[in-house]
Amino acid sequence: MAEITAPQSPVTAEQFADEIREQLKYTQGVTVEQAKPADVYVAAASAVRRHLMDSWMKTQADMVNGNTKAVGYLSAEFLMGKQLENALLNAGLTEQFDKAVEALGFNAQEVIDAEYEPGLGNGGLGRLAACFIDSLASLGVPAFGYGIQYKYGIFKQEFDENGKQIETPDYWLANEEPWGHIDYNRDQKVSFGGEVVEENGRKVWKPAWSVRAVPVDYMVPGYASGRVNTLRLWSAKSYDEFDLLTFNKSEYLDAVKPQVEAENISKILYPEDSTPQGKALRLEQQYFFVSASIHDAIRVFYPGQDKPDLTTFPDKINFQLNDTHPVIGIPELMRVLMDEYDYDWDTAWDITRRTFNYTCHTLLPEALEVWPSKLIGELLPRHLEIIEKINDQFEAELKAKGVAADTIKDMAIYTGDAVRMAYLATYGGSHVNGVAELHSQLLKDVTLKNFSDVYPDKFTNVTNGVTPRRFIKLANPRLSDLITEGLGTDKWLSDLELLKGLVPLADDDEFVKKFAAVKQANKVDFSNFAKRKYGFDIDPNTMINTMVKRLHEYKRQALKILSVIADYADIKSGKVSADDIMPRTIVFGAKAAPGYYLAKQTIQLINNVARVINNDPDVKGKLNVYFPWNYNIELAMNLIPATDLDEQISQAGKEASGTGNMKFALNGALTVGTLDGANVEIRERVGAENFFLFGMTEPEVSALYAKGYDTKGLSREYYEKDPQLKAAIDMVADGTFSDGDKDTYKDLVNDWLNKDYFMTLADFRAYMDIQAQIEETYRDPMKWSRMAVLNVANSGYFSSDRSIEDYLERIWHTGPLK
Ligand code: 26Q
Repeated sequence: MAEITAPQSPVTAEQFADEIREQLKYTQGVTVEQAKPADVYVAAASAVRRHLMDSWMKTQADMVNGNTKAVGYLSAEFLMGKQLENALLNAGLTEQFDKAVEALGFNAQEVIDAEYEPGLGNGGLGRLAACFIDSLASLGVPAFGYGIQYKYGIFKQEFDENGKQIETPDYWLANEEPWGHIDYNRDQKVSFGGEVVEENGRKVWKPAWSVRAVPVDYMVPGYASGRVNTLRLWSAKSYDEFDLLTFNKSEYLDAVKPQVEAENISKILYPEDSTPQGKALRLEQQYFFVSASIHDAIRVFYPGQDKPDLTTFPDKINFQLNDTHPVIGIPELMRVLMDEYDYDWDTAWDITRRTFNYTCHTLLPEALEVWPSKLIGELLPRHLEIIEKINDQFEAELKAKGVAADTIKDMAIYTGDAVRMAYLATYGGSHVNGVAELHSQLLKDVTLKNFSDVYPDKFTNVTNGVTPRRFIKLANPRLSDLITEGLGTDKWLSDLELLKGLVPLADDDEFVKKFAAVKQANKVDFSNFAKRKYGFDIDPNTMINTMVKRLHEYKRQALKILSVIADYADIKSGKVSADDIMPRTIVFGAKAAPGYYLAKQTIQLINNVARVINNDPDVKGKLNVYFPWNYNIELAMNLIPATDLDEQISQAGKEASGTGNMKFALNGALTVGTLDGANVEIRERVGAENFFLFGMTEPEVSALYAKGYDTKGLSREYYEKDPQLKAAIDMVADGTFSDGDKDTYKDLVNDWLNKDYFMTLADFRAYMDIQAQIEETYRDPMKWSRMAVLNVANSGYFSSDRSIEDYLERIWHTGPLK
């Protein structure tokens, strides 16, 4: 029998059933007989919360009294996923819940499913923040996640009858939400606009308007740590509500307007995940949550003190800036220290610099936020002054270090017209990190090269990771049991490198067969899930080949769909017989930013390729394409464990890290991928022979740009020279996937033939070749499964626990509560 160390609550299933009954009756006012699964969900959630309460309070007390520095993870996004299952696991109540709910006459899965998934993030960056706060709590590190409780999360994606993406609002708070606790007594005032005046030789900011930031607290229970941290999401309320009470003007309806405007601040998550637009509301959101969080941290760590000694602030808490979105926190802390607590500039700067660190998540220059000075000046006039002064000091520092004048100009934080947030973050904090080794190297060599030359010690790498609790234990219980059986312990859940112990089992045919059976059972489950949720008929006896991630040109969904079209064209032309094709089901999941035209065209193309191919009898069901709409955490948790082959095919040098790639490898999918982001490290660890590598490397990409690939239209040569590629593109152009209309995809086709910035065409041949090799390998099931076992066994490094340990050691210099 395996050694089991998972947390166990002392409460019995009968007791837990009683607690649910109590909640139903005394809080919700429904009898068990009247209750629906959604009622039981709310009751169970409230009951679990109660079980976590003592640990939560103790963790907070220890954090304030303790001798361990805390972490404040400042992030505009937290993509948490459903909470109940995770909370049950970490509270040690999973079994009790299952039995209690059955005893009450309900189906456990139906109760779990009744929870509405909050979508308070776009993709990788938001999900990373969620994995990180899980790991911080599991490691017992005192931490706050600080963000925004958007009223509307990422849009719900639907497809219309033409296969086009339709966005509908995600009003996730339509039903009772039992997790967030609104704490009106711990609100903060956040002000905007107005002007800066001199009074008695001091700068005084006279803001024009203020909003009330109200914290909504979510428990973040650690796994097997006994610790429960806090995710504090700010919600904007109007102060005018108070004014309304005494309102006696004539225009009644107008009186409510300012209230509406204030509450707009936390109304909606911006659905763009790159190419940021300089929207005033976005800056208001950023300042809103960052200012509230900084004041909150001062209140938490110096309770009841009017004149706290804030020179110790960086010893109490370090703020991690999740990308540039919270970077306005740097001038804000300067302002708070100088204007609210009377510190001089140098002291304030020293404190600020020791408080912040910055994580960059991109390589695309257009994704680095730059705010117009005019906008900052209007919204935050005092901050603009401070930024200008930071820039003056920075330029003087560079000059003193002997940096050339034109380089100093290139490095300007404040250009006169604009403020470069990435530069402000790099200068204003202690450390800068990228999110995978290749990414961190490229930051030093390209994106932030000048900064790395002057401040080489600031730069470091922390490779991303994912939480094994959600993405193995909860998502893939069968594999979890097999791992525990194979290792003889379940300790791997808090020490994922233990998976290494599975390496010898890759040579054990019995184990490999069990592993293959787990994958097969997961595929059957997924097929049922897809039928229930989407009405799809997925054959679980085909290879499940998945590409899920935001839709972006650089991620190259176009390369995948062109390869599918090429295979289809081969069948249609008789070059290949459908009988010889290895049966494959290709599953896409992707949301496009609503204003991203080519991304939306790509979605339409994929949907129509699916429609045509899936219904063509010539294909004999050998090639199937499905595009479940509204990709989210729930779909990920169902699809990843069922996947045989995962696509990570971005153009080399563009994907900062990727984290889906890690989830797939840990769930025993093989990867077809480029040498990009964390793929590089995954391949190093699982072994080159267990990874399907193809395509140009980053230096090769750079060299091809230097030849003028995108500017001289070189992609057309690849089209002309490769008949299979030509056939595929021609098929898109000739209306095969648009009922004969030749215009539908003309912009996409035009881009491929004349620009193709992300070199889809240049990598096409290599991609087709590797797919042929993949088919050959898949035809040998034992070989494939052995490779998959080795992927699982060697991916323990990609636990977010390890990422957090790296942050602790390299950046935060702190550790668990004592
Ligand atoms: C900024 C300003 C205005 C509007 C939107 C934005 C914005 C929002 C979200 C910009 C970027 C994002 C999200 C970026 C993101 O998800 N990046 C991904 O981060 C992952 C975690 O590090 C990496 O694994 C991915 O490689 C990276 O693309």
